[in-house]
Amino acid sequence: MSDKNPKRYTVTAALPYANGPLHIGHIAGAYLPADIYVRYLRLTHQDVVFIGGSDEHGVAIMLRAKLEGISPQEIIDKYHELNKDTFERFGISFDMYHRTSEPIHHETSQEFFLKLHEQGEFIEQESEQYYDEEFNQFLADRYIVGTCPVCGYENAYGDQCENCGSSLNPTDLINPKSILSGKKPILKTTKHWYLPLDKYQPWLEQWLLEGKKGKWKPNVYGQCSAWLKAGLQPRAMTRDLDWGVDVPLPHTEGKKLYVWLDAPIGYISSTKQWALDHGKDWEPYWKTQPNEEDNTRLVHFIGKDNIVFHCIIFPSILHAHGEYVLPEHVPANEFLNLEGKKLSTSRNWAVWLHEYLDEFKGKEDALRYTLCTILPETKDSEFTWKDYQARNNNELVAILGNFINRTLVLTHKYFDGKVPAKGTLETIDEQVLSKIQSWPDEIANAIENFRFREAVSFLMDYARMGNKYLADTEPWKLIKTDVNRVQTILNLCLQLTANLSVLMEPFLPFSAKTLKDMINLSDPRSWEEAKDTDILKPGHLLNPPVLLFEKVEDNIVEEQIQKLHQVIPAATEAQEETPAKPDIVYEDFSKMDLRIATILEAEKMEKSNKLLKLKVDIGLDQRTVLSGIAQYFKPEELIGKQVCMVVNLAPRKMMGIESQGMILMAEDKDGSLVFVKPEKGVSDGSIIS
Ligand code: B3M
Ligand code: ZN
Repeated sequence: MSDKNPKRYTVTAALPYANGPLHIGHIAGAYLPADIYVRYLRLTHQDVVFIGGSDEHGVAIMLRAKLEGISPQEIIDKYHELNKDTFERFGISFDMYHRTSEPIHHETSQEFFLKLHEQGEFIEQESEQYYDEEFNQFLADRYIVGTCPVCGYENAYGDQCENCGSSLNPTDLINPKSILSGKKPILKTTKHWYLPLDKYQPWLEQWLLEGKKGKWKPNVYGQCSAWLKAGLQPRAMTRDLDWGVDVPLPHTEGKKLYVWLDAPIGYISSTKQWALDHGKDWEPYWKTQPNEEDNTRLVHFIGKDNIVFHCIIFPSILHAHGEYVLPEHVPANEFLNLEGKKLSTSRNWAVWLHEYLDEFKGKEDALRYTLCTILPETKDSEFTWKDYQARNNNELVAILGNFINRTLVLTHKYFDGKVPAKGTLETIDEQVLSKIQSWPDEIANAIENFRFREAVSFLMDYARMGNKYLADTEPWKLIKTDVNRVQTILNLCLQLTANLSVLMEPFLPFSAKTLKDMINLSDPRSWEEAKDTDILKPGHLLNPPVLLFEKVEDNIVEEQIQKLHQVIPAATEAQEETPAKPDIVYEDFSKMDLRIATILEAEKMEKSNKLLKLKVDIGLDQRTVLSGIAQYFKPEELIGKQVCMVVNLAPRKMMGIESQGMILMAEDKDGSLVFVKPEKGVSDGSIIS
């Protein structure tokens, strides 16, 4: 950092669209690193405000509303609440989680627009755009589909072909169709306000290419310089839409601010609301102050798809306005993949955070830890459930938890839970004490430079050192012969434990809190104390120990993997027809033993909210089948139903129970499930061919 001690920090994390739940990709992209950074800054007593909120405008919201058949307002209310709650439960410690639908935000972004308008920054320009005559509205890019001129794919969007990835303009599409009426749109003249990015290019080159060179992460800097090299074009800051912030000029009915103009201003309006709620002044957090040179550090945490907006467009807007500080850092992350594939909301290939929190109560930190070790800081990375299990069991439980637990249990056993005093120090003790004094700086340095993976690996190494010290000194052997020595050893281990309770906090806030309670330390602490070799005084009484981390068993991760593979694709805008599979010969088909069966019994599986355990009669025998339909059917409605079944599918064990076959279901476009049934009752075991 150019200045070790700025006056204050304004830290933002991308405002997620309130059009769907959060998944682990969002968390690894922006929110977890931002939270670690902010928690660390707070421990160092910096003046910091951590700003977030919902992005509630734009076509993304409107499309979702159309899909769910409810109003945009209902969509944003639903997902704003869900996401705000989910962040809180996961310990993402925003000071403010605001919404861009609030009046204070509409006013703030309109003021911004008007100021730029009055300064004459915008170019007003007419152009021809697609218009749906039946619905009497101009069509946003995503409201137009047609044939891709590049690859011939028939369902390409107005801005992009999802088949070949080409970036398109609506007028490039062959046979364009409105998704509202299904009809061919007409071209109609409309006026918009453009931000002359080309005019700011020389300034951007100086500020960004020269100023940020070597300071910004290579993935971020690289994208920016590619944009600048390609040459910037004016970009429209208004849209013809009926959802968003009104353009604050006369005769502009039906025109709204471009969502990427209003959304980043959302950081500012969110800060304003926070200041109002806490009797503070928002301006120093955003505006350059007289007599203070560049003294507010503005840091934007985002995912890589938002780089151009935060590094080029928003800074240009702030610069054009003239009174604002510019981002010091934009530590954007790359993408996280899941079990070998891209995360996908539309295909439901995701680990949804609110579901994880429901299913893994008390294991918030296990996910925070795993994600931190695999953050896509320099390139895309991958989450797998097996890795999650290994990180939890082999690192949190076996290293960190084990060190702390052994220390506390031994202290209770030998000294009734009272911190023993240390006596004469040996070389091995001196080594540990010197590590205590230097290690926190290493972690701090990694965090300050946005290398969170490195930081968390240092944290685990710290616990490893504790374990090694215990293994080398073996207090459990010495207790019979040399109590004084054991006092020294456990005193040191307890100091390490107390230091860990501070060092863990940014990464593992839930466990850090539990640990502080166990060792009877108040909260909050300060980062400096992590270097204190006498944080726990002799005679200090500890509380009874509890286990900080618990093992994740095989069946739990098995179930999650199963769930991923059998979840029902959510109905979404991008849901495409599943293409036909390649031909098979009759022999392939005849290998399958398909029969009619009757469901005799049905019950929920314990500890699973997906699986039902069914007993079925297949004519030949009665057997158990596990089916991932618990969210769609109540057990009692299934009893007596006749169904179609694959009876010779190799048995498979799930959660300790063997499933002997598979019941056939059909999935409707909206994601709902129905049974495939004989049209009238037939005997069980009837062969389907
Ligand atoms: N809502 C895009 C996204 O969720 C957008 C971010 C706004 S940050 C000001 O990725
Ligand atoms: Zn294409």
